[in-house]
Amino acid sequence: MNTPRSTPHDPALATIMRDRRSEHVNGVRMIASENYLHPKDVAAIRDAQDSGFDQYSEGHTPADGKDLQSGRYYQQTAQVDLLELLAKERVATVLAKAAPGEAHVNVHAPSGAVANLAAFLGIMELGEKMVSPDLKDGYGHLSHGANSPSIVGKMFNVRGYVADPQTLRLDYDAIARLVEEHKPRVLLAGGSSYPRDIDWAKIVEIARAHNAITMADISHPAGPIAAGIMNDPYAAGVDVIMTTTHKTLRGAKGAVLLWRESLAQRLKSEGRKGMDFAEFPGLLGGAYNPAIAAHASTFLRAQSREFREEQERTLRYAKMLAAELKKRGWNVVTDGTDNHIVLTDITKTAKFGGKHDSWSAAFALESVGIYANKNAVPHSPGTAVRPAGLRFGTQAVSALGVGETEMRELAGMIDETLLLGAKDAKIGKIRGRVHEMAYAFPAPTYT
Ligand code: DSN
Repeated sequence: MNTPRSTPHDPALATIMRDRRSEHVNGVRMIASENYLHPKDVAAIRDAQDSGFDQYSEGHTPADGKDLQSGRYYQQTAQVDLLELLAKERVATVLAKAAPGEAHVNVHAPSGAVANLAAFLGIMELGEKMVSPDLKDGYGHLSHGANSPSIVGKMFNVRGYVADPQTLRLDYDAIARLVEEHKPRVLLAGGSSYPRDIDWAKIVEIARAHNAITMADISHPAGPIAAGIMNDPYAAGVDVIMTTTHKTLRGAKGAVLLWRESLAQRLKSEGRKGMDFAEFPGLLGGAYNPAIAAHASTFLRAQSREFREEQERTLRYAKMLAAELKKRGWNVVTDGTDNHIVLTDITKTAKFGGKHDSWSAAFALESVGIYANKNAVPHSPGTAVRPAGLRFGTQAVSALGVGETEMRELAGMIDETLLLGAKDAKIGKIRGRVHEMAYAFPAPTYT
């Protein structure tokens, strides 16, 4: 492995880069929140960096979209405005397809948790009520605040809903009952490991009965939603959409927020300052403009046929993986998947006979170069740090262009690895085959 070209002046850094690269190219990413950054988005980041966009530009794009720099505290920000306007327009085109002109967009947040917090602060006063997925299910996210150590649970009065104990799917009747009882200002759905599609129209209906504002965290299924192959929260009438940009979308790490004009009007009439103000000056200083350039690139790519095909492949592979694991006796949560996530319950997969928990399983897979992650499963034993489940995602293998045969082979190797002991000679063979596959479908190099 060569020393990466960018750090020969710093051997300590170069060594870490080299070893990481080797680990990266020898294995296969199957963590549902990871992907291989698209080369076009890397080019956008680099171009922005080389063009001097790594500067402060606190503030927002001009309210009229024209009077450049009028919303900024720094000079030399006219091009920043143009860059950000381009990114916002493309985000709106993708996430609010039918009526992009009616949507407001913020592209500043460095992560989903920060974007969620900006949205909550823009919509709610401290102490106001929200209903969101309970963290103990593992379906939602820390930043949704319900039963979570996140600051969000301390700032707002949050109640969490849990999945149906039999089907492990969202229980819309239970959500409706909780909304009826708690009377929240915000009803949030979406999150990190729910393997099924969400009935956004139902969420909107439940919220509207109590004049609550709806919010969709589509950080995981944003790619298939953008491609039009999963339920579309904007079309269903959801008020606020938040997505990270680096999971199924394959963009730079960050997050974007989109909300309807009708919500902007409502917040204004209630005397609230709204989400842009909550983000800056409320929460963040300078956004990282090269990431905004990448977002512009990501949301242009998201309009292409190639993007749609990649998302279709991702969903097809997730179904294949779920079916293959089920066939081999695995406990697949909700019995399948509608998106890129395959959530499995290791503690309820009898064939492992207590030999594995989620930790030992994740490490065993890492030893052969297959990366998955530990995850909570609703109504299953385990704690947040020692959960019952192992979560897989197929978006990264889809990005690599892995074929259907290899996808099935990967499922078989996942199963076999967990059945074999770490010292079994066959483990070396599996590791070799995973390396071979990784070389046949290489991770992008960006050079
Ligand atoms: N870690 C990300 C995920 O797994 O979805 C979000 O925080």
